Amino acid sequence: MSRGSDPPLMQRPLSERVTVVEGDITEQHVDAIVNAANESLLGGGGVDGAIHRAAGPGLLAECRRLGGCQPGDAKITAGYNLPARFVIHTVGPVWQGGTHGEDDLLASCYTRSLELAEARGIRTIAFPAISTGAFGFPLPRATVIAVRTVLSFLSRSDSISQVIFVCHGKRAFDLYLDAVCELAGEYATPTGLHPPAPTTQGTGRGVLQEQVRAQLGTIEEVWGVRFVDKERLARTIGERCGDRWGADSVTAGLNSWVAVLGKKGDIEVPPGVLDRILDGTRQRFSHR
Ligand code: AR6
Repeated sequence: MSRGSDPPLMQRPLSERVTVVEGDITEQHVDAIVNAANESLLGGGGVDGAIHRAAGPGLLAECRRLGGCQPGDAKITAGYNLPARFVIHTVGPVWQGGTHGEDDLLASCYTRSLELAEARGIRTIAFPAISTGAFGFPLPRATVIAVRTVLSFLSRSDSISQVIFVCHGKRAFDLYLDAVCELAGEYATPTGLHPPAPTTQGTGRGVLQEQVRAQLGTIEEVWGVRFVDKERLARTIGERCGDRWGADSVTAGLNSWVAVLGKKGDIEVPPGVLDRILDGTRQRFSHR
């Protein structure tokens, strides 16, 4: 389909480049589907089993030649009998309670898959909810990481035109839809507020506060405001949020609050407003 007269991808709202569907990933007519594989890349149950069954034996033969794959990394093969031309195999983390780098590894699965897709000129790609089945990653937490990482990538690159999150079941579908609706706005401000891409380091309190300070700086720049209480804000958010994902959600909430406020110059965030945003974040993460 020609989109000749449409604005370039980078100027289109990110929400237009992301779709959530309920269904079977093996039936998706996209350039590439992503497989939630294991380190051997030699097949298994869940979505991996479904993909190998639908693709046929050629897929396993090619996978044997890949020499496995590390958690957080990805490798690409042809799609064989699938409607998709390629399969990108990624290995998600096994959930161990959340303190073994699972969040970063999961984010890396999405980023590495998209980087591979970009390198191959792939324009449309479908993801399952990596790690949320046999590997036990809590779905609400995985959903936020998946959506945030994909949006962050799309906001920095115009190579991919469409990402489809394929959800197995209504609960996953609702969670994904919520996350896309909530998070896409963060990246769709008029001048483009692009929170820093997830990194694989820096989970300490000081680093977290530094990241919050940088994000507050971006909000100031985008909206032409100055937080008179920036240090206190950064400290409070850093102290009360356990991790980067929680802190990101709070700064996203603050961004929306500033946007609605519609004021320029010095602004002070009333403690009640900050509390409300912090509580909202806790609620969102409390059903992990
Ligand atoms: N289409 C879309 N999503 C699906 C499909 C499908 N056909 N089938 C399952 N899901 P899982 P993991 C969802 O267990 O947690 C394998 O044995 C499912 O509801 O497939 O990363 C591998 O070989 C869940 O939300 O992957 C590994 O050993 C999500 O896909 C291990 O499981 C992921 O569930 C990987 O575990």
